[in-house]
Amino acid sequence: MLELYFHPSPNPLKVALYLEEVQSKYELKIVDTFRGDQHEAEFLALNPNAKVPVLVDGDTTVFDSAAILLYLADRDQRFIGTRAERASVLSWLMFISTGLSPFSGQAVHFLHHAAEKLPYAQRRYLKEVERHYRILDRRLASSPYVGGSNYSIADMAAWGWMSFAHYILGEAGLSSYPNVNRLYTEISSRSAAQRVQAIRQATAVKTDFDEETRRSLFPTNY
Ligand SMILES: N[C@@H](CCC(=O)N[C@@H](CS)C(=O)NCC(=O)O)C(=O)O
Repeated sequence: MLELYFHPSPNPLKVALYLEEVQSKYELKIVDTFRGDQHEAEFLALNPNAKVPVLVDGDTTVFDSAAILLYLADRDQRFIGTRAERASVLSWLMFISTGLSPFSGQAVHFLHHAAEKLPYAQRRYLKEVERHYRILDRRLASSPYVGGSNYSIADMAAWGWMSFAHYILGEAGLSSYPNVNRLYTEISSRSAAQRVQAIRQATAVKTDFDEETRRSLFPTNY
């Protein structure tokens, strides 16, 4: 059976959504990153980068959410778009994976967790997140889905971070991006996404952001 190394945070949610969409059987392996599980030798053997998600499929191990989504979509020939849409799905998947996702991660870091309050860094990453959502919003004004006319792994990748948008953008959340919000609402109403949200709520992990957590998540600061 597939094993998904998981924490209820944005990047693992993308893969959980795919697996729920295809109604795959999989075992959730909880990695409590706030306690430092990602630095255990057993986990590092799966992902030397010490981050979730990781997928183990028999004797195949894949790490990084975009790699896992591509691996699964290629394996199943699902959610990768039509042949004509393939280039567009790949382009937008990379836009999410190398743009929206890491900028969102850094925005969370500087807005909520940095030991020093650094207005320049806060503004830089927040503005980059907003810029990515503006680009996505323009795309979605003329396209039903991120990659084109079909729901694809590019939408699933976007949904992972959209689910945490309020944590970066504040109470307004995605409301300034009506087309992004439309897609977020549509995906969230799918039964697969609802099952993922239920898993997210039910996963018992550490939430205190104390010294142990700072050392686990930001080890290079020490
Ligand atoms: N590029 C990676 C990033 C993975 C990532 O940053 N995962 C976070 C959870 S969303 C994590 O494992 N954080 C724990 C840590 O950085 O120690 C991906 O898309 O999978």
